[in-house]
Amino acid sequence: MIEKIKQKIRMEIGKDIKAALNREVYDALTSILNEEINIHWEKTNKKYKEIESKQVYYVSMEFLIGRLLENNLLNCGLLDITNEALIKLGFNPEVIYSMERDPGLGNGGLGRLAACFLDSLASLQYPGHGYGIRYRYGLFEQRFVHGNQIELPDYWLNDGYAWEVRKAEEAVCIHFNGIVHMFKKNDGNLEFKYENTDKVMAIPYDIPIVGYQNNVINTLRLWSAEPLLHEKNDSSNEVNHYHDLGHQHSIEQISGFLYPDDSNYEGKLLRLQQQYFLVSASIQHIILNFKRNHSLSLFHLSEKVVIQINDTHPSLAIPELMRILMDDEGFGWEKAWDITSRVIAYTNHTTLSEALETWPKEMIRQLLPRIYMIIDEINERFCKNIWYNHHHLREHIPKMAIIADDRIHMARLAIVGSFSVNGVARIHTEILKNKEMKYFNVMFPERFNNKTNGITHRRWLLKVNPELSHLITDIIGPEWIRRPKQLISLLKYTKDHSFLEKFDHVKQKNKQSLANLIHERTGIIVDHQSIFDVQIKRLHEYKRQLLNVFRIINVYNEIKNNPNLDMIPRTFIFGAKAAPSYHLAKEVIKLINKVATMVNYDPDIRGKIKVIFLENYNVSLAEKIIPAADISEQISTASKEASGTGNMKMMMNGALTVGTLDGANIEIKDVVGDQNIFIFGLSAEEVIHFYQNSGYNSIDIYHTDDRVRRILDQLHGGEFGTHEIEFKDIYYNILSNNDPYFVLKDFEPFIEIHELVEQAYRDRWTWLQMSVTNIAHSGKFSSDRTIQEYASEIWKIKQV
Ligand code: 26W
Repeated sequence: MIEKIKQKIRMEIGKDIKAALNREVYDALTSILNEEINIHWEKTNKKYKEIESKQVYYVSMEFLIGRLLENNLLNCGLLDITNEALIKLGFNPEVIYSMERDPGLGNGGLGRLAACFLDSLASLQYPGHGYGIRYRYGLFEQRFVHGNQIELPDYWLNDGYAWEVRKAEEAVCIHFNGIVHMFKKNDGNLEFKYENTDKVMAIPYDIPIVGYQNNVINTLRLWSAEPLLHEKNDSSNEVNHYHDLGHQHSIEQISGFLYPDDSNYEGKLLRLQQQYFLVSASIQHIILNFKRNHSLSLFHLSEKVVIQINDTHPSLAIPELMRILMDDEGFGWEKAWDITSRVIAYTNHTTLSEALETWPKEMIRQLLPRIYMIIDEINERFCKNIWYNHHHLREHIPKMAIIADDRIHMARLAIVGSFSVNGVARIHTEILKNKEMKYFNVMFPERFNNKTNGITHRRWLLKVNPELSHLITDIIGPEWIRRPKQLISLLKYTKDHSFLEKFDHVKQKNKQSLANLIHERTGIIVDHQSIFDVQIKRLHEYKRQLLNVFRIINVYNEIKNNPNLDMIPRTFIFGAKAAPSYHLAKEVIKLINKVATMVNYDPDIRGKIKVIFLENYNVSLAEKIIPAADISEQISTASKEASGTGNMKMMMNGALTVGTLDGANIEIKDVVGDQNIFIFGLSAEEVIHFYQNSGYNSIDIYHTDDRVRRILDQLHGGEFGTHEIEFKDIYYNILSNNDPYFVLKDFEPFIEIHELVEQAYRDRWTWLQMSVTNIAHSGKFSSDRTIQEYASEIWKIKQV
């Protein structure tokens, strides 16, 4: 490797290695690795073609893949020798890997899940690929100015991106707008022709997805929007679009930026264009591939292809596939519907009503006239089917119709047009079946199923925590890397003090590294022996960062009252971006920052607590924080968090969960047992009951709990603000708007559970034993398990 690197630097930039810059070494390494990857990439594609295996396509508006160099070296089995080589050559491997931009092509959970799935598909040798959008600007970069979130554009392609391959020859054309003509053919069937459409080219950029030491390379294909080039000299065009820069710009806008909304739906035309652009390009390509690889009729599509749509964002795949089958391939409605609804499967990721997509029907009719006609007909036939064949559901047609109140309900379209509908954790699927989608479940009970989320243990343990990984391998052998359920063997060592000692040592080292990073970035010194209490996730009311802040303020007030308070020092660590238009979320960011300033610089506190809010939380930062966490805060209002995946990542690195009975926390509790997790607060049933029957009054708690009143009065009185009105929106949301996420209701239980946490931490062996027990059970939450379940229960695909 040493020689290879030296040679690359000499040949490509004419420099001696001693003079090479970090960035140049990074470039050399990616180039060396790409040569290796490309060989296996071609072989993998050839193999898939030869054996004519069934392929799964994961279609998603978001893929949060993280940096790839270190990950790809690991998966290629080259990480150790590369690290050694770099060190011998006088470079710091960590610095070299950090030269890579972290592509922020997703908002949070949904996008990161898609990336974990691709990693597991390739590592388990499944023929599975991703389709997404190559946004020129990813999720904004976050800065804090006077405690406020400021958003900067994320131009991640500035220095080029080493892992993508442009495939201009595989471009496809997408049509928007225009008019549809209908003809009657001789056989009596209808024929559709489109006229005056606006054409956009979708150019694919392929990224290799490297399987773990198995020579499998799958593909993530990201589409980029460009104007049609041949229009350049086409004199028959009345308008010469090529020279019309405005026109060019509006086309490039389609893959211009990622919408920064997480669980908040906005009916923006550009977003609809993005969705159709992704779907049309991907479906066209899937059909092209099918024809290239098989001599079968498209009637057999479902034997060779399955398309998983990641939430409803790509649900136009249903009418788009119908359109192509009918208008281009000549199938009649029934056959086209049969094919479509046997190929498409839908994953739901949220039940929050504000996140459910519905488009104004006029918008779709204008932008996608033929697609609108098809959705209209799907709706007609579906409603008629209920009316004639499901009498008991007749009265519910208004709640089930795909087109209702002049809007198109995308989740309903997705359920009706697919053969599988899955939730992402047990409780979430139950809520879908019994509440949110209950009438659909009555009509199509065989479609509904659960696939509890998972995370790739290769990135989230092996790569981010190499020392812990070595320790595990030393004691139970390397089997767990290929079969993460084997981590269960660690249970034998939960009372082995010499092992626990070593585990503790690794945790302390990781905490020290994070403390160094905190110092570099914020100038604040934190005690690496304090409890690292971590909440990292998007900022959202239902995730209740506010509950956490209220507790911090409460601890602060207690220390002010009693400066000799006996407590183990704590460092509260936050990472969170707020959607730019989410006012209350931004207020909470400001509040955390204000509380941090107050706490960190108050001499009375004497370092008992510190509050650290790290800027620009993203995959790379998560990789630094997670191995150092002692406590994982998973404190959503019960019933609101579909699954969560940060909970799994921290558990796998030995953090203990403080959580509500929500999402996958419940399944974590099931495996580790009540004594190895800290559960508190309202249950989902109680929350739902309160929403349905009221009976909750936040004001009552304000009047009865002195600590709560004190905190709210501090907010109202401007004690944390520079001027009076600063945090009143939070105040009024809690008291006048009756605390919609039950922050006050769960406050006391939250304080109490943290008293237990502190007690447990005081007993070092018990704590370490609990940590290791969590790691031992975390194998269940590897995305390998999740993907095996999708593969055998939904996709019916085989490992090659
Ligand atoms: C259209 C606006 C919009 C954008 C994104 C609506 C909804 C979304 C996503 C579905 C939000 C999301 O990321 N959901 C998260 O998905 C994770 C992976 O399944 C779960 O672990 C999280 O609990 C869920 O909030």
